[in-house]
Amino acid sequence: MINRINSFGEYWSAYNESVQNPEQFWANQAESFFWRKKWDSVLEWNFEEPSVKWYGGSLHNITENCLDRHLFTRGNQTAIIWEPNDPTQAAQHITYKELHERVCKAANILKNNGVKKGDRVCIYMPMVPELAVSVLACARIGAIHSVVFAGFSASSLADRLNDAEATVVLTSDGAYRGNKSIDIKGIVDEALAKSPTVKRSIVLRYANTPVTFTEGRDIWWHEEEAKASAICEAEPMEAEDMLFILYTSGSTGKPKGVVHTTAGYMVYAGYTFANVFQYNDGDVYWCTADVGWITGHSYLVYGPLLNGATTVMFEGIPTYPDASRFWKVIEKHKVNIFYTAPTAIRSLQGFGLEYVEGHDLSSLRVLGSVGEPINEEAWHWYHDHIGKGHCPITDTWWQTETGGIMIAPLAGVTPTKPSFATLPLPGIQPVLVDEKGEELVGNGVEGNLCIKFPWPSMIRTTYGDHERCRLNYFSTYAGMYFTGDGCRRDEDGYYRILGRVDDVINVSGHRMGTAEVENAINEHLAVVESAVVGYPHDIKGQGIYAFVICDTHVPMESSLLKSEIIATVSKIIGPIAKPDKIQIVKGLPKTRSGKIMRRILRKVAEGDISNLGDTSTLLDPTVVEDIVAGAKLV
Ligand code: 6R9
Repeated sequence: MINRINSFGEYWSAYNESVQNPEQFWANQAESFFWRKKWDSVLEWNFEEPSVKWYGGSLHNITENCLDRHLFTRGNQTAIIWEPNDPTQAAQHITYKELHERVCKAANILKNNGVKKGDRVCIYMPMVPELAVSVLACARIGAIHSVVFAGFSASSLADRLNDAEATVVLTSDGAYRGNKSIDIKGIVDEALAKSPTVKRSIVLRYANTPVTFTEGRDIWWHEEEAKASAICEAEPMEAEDMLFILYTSGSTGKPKGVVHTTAGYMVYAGYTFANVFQYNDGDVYWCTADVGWITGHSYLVYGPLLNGATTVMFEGIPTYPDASRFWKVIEKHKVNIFYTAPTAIRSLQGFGLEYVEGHDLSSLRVLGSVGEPINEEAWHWYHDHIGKGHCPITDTWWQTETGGIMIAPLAGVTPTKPSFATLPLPGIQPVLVDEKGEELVGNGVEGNLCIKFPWPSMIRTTYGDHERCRLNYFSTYAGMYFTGDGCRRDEDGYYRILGRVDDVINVSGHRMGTAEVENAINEHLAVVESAVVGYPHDIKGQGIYAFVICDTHVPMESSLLKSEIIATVSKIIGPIAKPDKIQIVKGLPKTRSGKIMRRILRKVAEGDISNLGDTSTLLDPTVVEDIVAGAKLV
C-alpha cells in the first residue's frame, strides 16, 4: 500500500521531512512499490544542464506495479469500467486479471511486429479500453509511448510522428464523440503519407466503418491478437529509461515532446493519487480527461492502477445525449471520486440545475478540478450542487512537464479556499520570483512561479532537443524550474495560480501556443500576417482572438475569409485551436524593432480600451486607432 497522509498535522510533518531530508522521504515512498532491484542512489541532480536522476541503479517495470502485483490480492476486482459514448450500449467491466492478459497480448502484438525497448510507438485512438491497454503494452516491453489526442489533425499527428521518429502507430477504424463519428483511420493515413519512419499501423476494429488498408503497412489488431500469446514477461527497466513522450504547446511555434522517465514518474503518480484524492481501497474513481493529455496519463491510467483502484474511462462528452450525462454516469457506476475540468463545470452549469436534479450523487466523496484556474462561481456550483456541500474540492495545479499534481489540497485534509490550489504537496518546493529573478520571501506576495528542488516525476528533457528543455524551463531563472505561470501567495501562505505569463493560452484547459495558432492562420493564402491573443471566455476560460492582416489583392468577402481561416486552423492543428474571434486589420501594433506589442492586442481583445498604456514606442500609433475602431464590429 502506498503511504497515505490522514490529517493536516501529518501533512505538515511529511512536508517538513520532505524538505529537510528529501532523499530519505522519497526513498520511504518508493519502498511501497515493487522493484526488481532497489536503487543505489536516490537523487543526483543539477538544474544547469539540467540533469535529474532518481532511484539510480534500480530496476523495475511500471506495469508490474500496475497489474501483476494486484493479481493475487485483487485479480477479480474491476480495474477499468468503460462507459461508451452511446448510453444504450453496455458498459464494460475489466478485471485486473483480464487487463493483465490484454496488456500481455498487446505487448506481444508489438513484439511480433518488431517493436523493441526504446522504440517509439504512437497511439492515436478513441477513448476505448484498448487505448489504456496500448499504453501499458508499450510500458511492458519498454517501448516509449507517445499518445496523440485523437482530435488533432493529420498534420499535427505527422509532426509528432516525425519528431519522435515513431515506427508503429496504434489506431482504430473509427471513433465516436457525441453524435459525430470520426474517420480516424483516414486521418492516420493522411499523416502517414508524410511520416516515413512509420512501418506499421495496427488498426483496432471498433466502429466497423469501412477503411482502406495499405498492403504491407496496415494490419488488424484482432488478427494479430489471435496469434499473440497471453504471457509476456515485463522488461526490466532502468530508472531513467524513457516511459513516454507527450507533446505540449509552449511559447514557440512547434509543440515540444516532454519526456518522462519511468521510476520517478511511477513513484510520484502513485503517491500523489493516493494522497490528493485520499483514495480508499474499493473506491470507484472517475477522471474525465482524455488519455491524450497528461491528466489522462497520470490520473486515469497510471496513478489509479498503481493503487489498485477501479478507474472509469468515458468515451463520450458531457453533453451527449444531454447535459445530464456526467451525473448519470456517476449514479450508474456509484463513483466516489470525480475529477474534471472547470470548463466542463461551467458549461454544465450553463444548462441549468434541472439536468443535475433527480440523479443520485450520494456516492460522491471527493471532487477534483484540473487544467485551469477554477473561478469562484464554478467552485461554489460544483461544491453545492454536485458535492451537496459535503465533498471537499481538490483544485490541483500541475503541468505536462511536472508529470503529477504539485500544488493541491489533500481532499478533506487541507482546509480549502475557493480558487486556491492551497499548499504544495510533500516534496514540492515552490518559490515566487520577481522579474529580476529575486525570490519573494514571506506571504502576501505575487510573482512568477518556480520550483527550486527536483521532484521524482519532473520533465527530463524535450525529445531530441535537450537545449530546448534547458532554455524553456531552466534558463529564465538560474537554478530553478520555471513553470510559466503567475501566482499569488496570500497571507496564510496559500497559493493561487493566476494563469500563464508567457505566450501560452489555455482554452478549455488545453494549452495552445499563440505562435502555433498564428503559424496555422498564416498558411491561408490570403493572410499576410497575424497575431493571436487570449481573452476571457465564460465557458472556455480563455478564447482565441486573432488579428489578421490580409492581402488586399485577394478579393474575398470577409465572412468567407474568416470561415476559411477557421477551417485552415482546424485542418492544420485540429478543431480545438479554432479562433473564436477574427478581426481583419490593416496593420499590427509593432515597435520600431518589429516586435508586436501583444499587451495592446490583449487589452483590445478583453474590451478594455480605456487604458492602452504607452503607445509612443510604436512605429505607427495610428494602427491602434484602426484596431480599436474595428474591434467594435467583431
Ligand atoms: C495538468 C495540466 C498546464 C497549465 C498550467 C496552468 C494551467 C492547470 C491548473 C492550472 C490553475 C489549476 N493549470 N491546472 N491553472 N489552476 N488547478 O493541465 O497540464 O495541459 O500541461 O497545462 O494549465 O497554466 O501551466 P497542461
